[in-house]
Amino acid sequence: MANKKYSLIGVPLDCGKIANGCLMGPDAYRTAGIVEMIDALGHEVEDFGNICPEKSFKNKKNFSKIYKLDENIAWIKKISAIAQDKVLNSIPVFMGGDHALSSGSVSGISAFAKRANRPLFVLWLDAHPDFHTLKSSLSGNLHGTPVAYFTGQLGFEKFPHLEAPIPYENILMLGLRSVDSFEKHTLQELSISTIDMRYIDEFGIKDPLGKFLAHVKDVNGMLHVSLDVDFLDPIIAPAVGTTVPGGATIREAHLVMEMLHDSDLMTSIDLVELNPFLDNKGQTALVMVDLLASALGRRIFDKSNSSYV
Ligand SMILES: [Mn+2]
Repeated sequence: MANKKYSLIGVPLDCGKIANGCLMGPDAYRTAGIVEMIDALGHEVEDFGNICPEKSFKNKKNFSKIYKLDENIAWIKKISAIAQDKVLNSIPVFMGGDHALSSGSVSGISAFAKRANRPLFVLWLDAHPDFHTLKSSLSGNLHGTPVAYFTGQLGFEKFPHLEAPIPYENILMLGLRSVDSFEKHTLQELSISTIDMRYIDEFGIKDPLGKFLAHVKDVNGMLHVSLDVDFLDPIIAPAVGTTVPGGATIREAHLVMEMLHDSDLMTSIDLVELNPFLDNKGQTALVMVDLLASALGRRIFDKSNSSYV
């Protein structure tokens, strides 16, 4: 497969929830060798450093039910603008930062896709559907809201105007195992594909993901991948504030990434929720970089070399 150009964008966004630490994510990926890995696979890579909102929000106290709304809005604007710029001639890799960053990355890429007259699909790899609205959120934490925002739910009037909402049918969620009752009731009424851990236990990932990717290809779609650390089981990826036992195994996660590479469809990706403060000697950062390597073409063998398969 042809070599590609990847743009690394550090997004030290840490205001989508109260617990701090995701601001260190981009530098943990750099320390874990993300640039060297992409380079070693023969791709072009440029690290654009860390971005920040236009206005400083340092030491701003929060007085409303929604945690740091203004700061989140400023980030979303900035991320969306960068996304639209970088996706023009590269595959942006958004190194988070918490999952609130996806409100910016997905809305930016979807605005670009609309102008390019191509449908945008989203593969959501997460323990949670992140489908809360500002009204339904009990915690007030905006990292639980990006999918509701970028699908155009009501209640995001204060957020930047959404140029191109993602249609429900264009979303596949994989790995769900922590779904609040509001989200459960809402998602059951919608045509978002939700593959939970029970389904993965019984039938595996290959079939639904394969069908999804085949469809994206059929309609010449763009594909944004959003990988939350908590998609993985906390035993292999402990550095996340929202651990939920029973997540994807290391091989299930690599299979997803290897299938993404084989499909040659991924046009942008988020790596989110890594909190290096909670990590065990860089274990989670290294796992995330390894997973990205599989999505970018690292493989064990190029073909099966056995008389028995
Ligand atoms: Mn998430």
